[in-house]
Amino acid sequence: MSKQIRNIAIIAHVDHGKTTMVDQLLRSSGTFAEHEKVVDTVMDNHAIERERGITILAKNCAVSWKDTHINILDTPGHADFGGEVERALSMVDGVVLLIDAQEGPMPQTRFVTKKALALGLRPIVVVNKVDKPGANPDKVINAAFDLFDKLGATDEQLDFPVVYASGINGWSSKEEGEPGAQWGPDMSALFETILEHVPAVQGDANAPLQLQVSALDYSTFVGRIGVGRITQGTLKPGQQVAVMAGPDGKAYTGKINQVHTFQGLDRVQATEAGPSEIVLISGIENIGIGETVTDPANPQPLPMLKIDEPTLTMNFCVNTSPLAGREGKFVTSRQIWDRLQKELRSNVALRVKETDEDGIFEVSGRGELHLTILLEEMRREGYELAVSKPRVVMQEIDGVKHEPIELVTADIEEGHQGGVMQALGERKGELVNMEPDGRGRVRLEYRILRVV
Ligand SMILES: Nc1nc2c(ncn2[C@@H]2O[C@H](COP(=O)(O)OP(=O)(O)OP(=O)(O)O)[C@@H](O)[C@H]2O)c(=O)[nH]1
Ligand SMILES: [Mg+2]
Repeated sequence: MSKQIRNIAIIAHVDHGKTTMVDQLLRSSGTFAEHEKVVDTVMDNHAIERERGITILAKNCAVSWKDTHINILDTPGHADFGGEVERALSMVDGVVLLIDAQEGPMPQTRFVTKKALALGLRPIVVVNKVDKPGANPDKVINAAFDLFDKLGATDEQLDFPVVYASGINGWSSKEEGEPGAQWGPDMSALFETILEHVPAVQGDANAPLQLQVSALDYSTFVGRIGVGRITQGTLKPGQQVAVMAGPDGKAYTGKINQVHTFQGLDRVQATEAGPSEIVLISGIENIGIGETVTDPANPQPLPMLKIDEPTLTMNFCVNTSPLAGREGKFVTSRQIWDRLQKELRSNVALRVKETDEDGIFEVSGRGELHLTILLEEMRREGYELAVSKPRVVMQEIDGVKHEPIELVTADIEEGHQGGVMQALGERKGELVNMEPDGRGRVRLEYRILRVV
C-alpha cells in the first residue's frame, strides 16, 4: 500500500504568522514530548533569523496526522526572499495561504498568491490571528476573493476552502465564532482541510525515476545533500542515477548514497521512497538546485526552476582602504569570488558577475534586505569587503527599457495622511487606492518606482 502523503507550503505576507503556525502544527501532531521545552518559531533556526525575528530561508519539516505524513514548508514573507517562495512551491501540491484577520491581503500576499495560482495550486485560505481585537474575517475573505479574481484564478481556485485560526493560541475552526472567544478546540480543522483539499499521492511508482532538487543542504559526514520531491518512480539507497540540468542539460551519472525523509524537525533514514515523497539524498557531490535526478536508462528531466529576475545590484569589492585587513581573515578577490560562487548554488534569486575591474563583482538580488543579509553572513564568516551603493536593475523587454515598480502600502492614522501623501508624491508615487477604515486609520496604496 502506498503511504498517505500531503505536501504543503505555508505562504503569506510578512508577519502574518507562518512560522508560529508551523510551531502549532508540530506541537499538536505530537512532534514534541510532553516535557520538551520548545522555543517559539522553532523553524527560524539561523542566527540572523532569530535575531531579526524573520524567516529568511524556506525550510522543511513534517508531521503525522491521522496516519498521513504531511510535509510542511515554511517560507519567508519579505519580498526580498521571494526566490525562496518560488523554490518552495516547486516541492508541494498545495498551499496554505495565511492572511492576517485585521490587515487583510497585503502586497506580498498578492505576490505569493500569484505564484501559487500560476502553478495551478488551489490555496486553502486561513484567516489567521482572528483573536486580534480589530479582526474582520468577512472583509478579509471578500478581499481574498477579489484578489484571486484579479489574478486570474480559475473557478476551482476561486472556490477556496476557508479556515479561521489563531495560530499563536493553537486553535482553528471551519466556522466563524464570537469575537474574543475561542472558536475551535485545536488545530484539527486546519489538518482536516489539508487532508481533504490537498491532492494526495500522484505519480506512478513504476515509472522512470524523476526527482527535482529544490533545496541544498550540507553535512560534514556525507557532503552535499539535495532535497526534493519525487514526482514519479522509486528511489533506494545505492541506486545508480542520471542527473540533468533541464532537458537541454548534459547528463552525468552518479550513485545515491543515503535517502532520508523529514519527520518532525528530524530526518530519518529510508530504505525506499516513492512518488510525492520529499527526500534528502546524498552521494552526488555536485548536485545543484533545479536539476533532475532520473533514470539513466530512460532519463526524464524536468525544466529548470523559474525564478524572477533581480531588481537591485551592488558592487562587492576588495577592501582597498587604509584600514584594510583589520576586520576579516578572508580579504582577497579570489576568496570573495569563491564565496559568492558557493552562495549561488543555493541562493536562487542571486546573480553574480565579474566586472572589467579587478576585485570588483556585481552582485544582484531581489532587494536591499536580500543583499544585506548575504553581506552580514559573509562578515560573520570572516570575510572583509567593501560595497557600493545599491543601484536599480533595468531590464530590456522587446527593446524597451523597463524599471522595476513596487506597490507600497501605508497603513497610518488619518492625521498623517497629508504628510505621507506629500512625501510619496515628491517621489512620483502614483496613488492607486485609498481606504479609510472608519476608525481613524487610512490605508494608502501607491505604485512607485524602485527607490534606493
Ligand atoms: N495576535 C496574534 N498574533 C500572532 C498570531 N500568530 C503569530 N502572531 C505574532 O505575529 C508575529 C509574527 O509571527 P511569525 O510567525 O514570525 O510570522 P511569519 O509570517 O513567520 O513572519 P516572516 O517569516 O518574517 O514573514 C509574532 O510577533 C507573533 O507572535 C496569532 O494567531 N494572533
Ligand atoms: Mg516566518
